[in-house]
Amino acid sequence: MFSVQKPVLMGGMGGGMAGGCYTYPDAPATPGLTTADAVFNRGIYMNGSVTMDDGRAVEVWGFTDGGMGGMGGQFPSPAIRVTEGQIVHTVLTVQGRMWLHTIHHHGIEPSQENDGVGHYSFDVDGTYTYQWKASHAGTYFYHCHTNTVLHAEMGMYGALIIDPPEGWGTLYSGGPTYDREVVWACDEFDSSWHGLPWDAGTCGGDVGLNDLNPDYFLITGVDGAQSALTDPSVAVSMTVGERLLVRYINAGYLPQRITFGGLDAEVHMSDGRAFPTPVNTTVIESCSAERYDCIITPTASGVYEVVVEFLDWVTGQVRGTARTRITVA
Ligand SMILES: [Cu+2]
Repeated sequence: MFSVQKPVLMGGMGGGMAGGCYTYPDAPATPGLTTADAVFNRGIYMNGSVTMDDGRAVEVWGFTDGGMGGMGGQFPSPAIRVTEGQIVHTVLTVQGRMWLHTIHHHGIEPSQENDGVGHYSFDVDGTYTYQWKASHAGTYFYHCHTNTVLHAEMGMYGALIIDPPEGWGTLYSGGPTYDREVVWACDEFDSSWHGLPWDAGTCGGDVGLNDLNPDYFLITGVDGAQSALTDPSVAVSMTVGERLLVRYINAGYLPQRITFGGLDAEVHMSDGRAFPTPVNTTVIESCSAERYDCIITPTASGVYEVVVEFLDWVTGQVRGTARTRITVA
């Protein structure tokens, strides 16, 4: 179906690899394009950075809001939030022909043309409108699926939240309500990868993308060594009796184990589907790209330390830790 192959005109960001190896089919027109209930425009930035707690600035890439590229940008990328039942257009614009990207709405089940998996369909070097339906309320995420191992590692992802028709405050129709909400997208960085060109490894050479040695551990884009303990975009302040919804996303490659400082988590959903009955637990273990939605209802004031441990695939040993807090007044 997608048989037209053409070479990338210029490969290798920053004078890395001379291009030509990475071939890709042309992006077609979106089949069956119809009127959308919600439209999100996304551009690309490939010159962002996150300043870690040790003072080091680590390069990140991501999606911008509004469709234009930018000098730096938000990390993680701006959330896409829609209502169950909506037809959604995510319009990706990749400026110039310096590099390729896609958007994969992870956990959504669109047609192949709208799946955004570059390896199976096509990459975008101009503009493409991903058309998809928000079929099930829950927590998802979107990410680039071009040279995926590298581009996802570089930070090309953002939260994707589908609210039920009841709107904010209800997890899914007939499901639990909440008073506060936080997104914890937990990710590890191997900073030695964060300087590679966009097409690293696609010419057949071994650039080391099979060997992840993370040296930074983040919660929703904030260094989990220290900053995430107090950063208001990650740390939670609430009062006794309030119901906190944690939208937990394993945005890294390693398995993770998250605990909530001894607080009980009522786990209601995973990967956009509700459990028949909620599961009460103090610990959740997850694999790459898994999401869990849980409600935490503290019954006593205090400061509860949330700990995310990143586990070795083979040995299960802890490779690193990120921390944040729930402060209950
Ligand atoms: Cu990309």
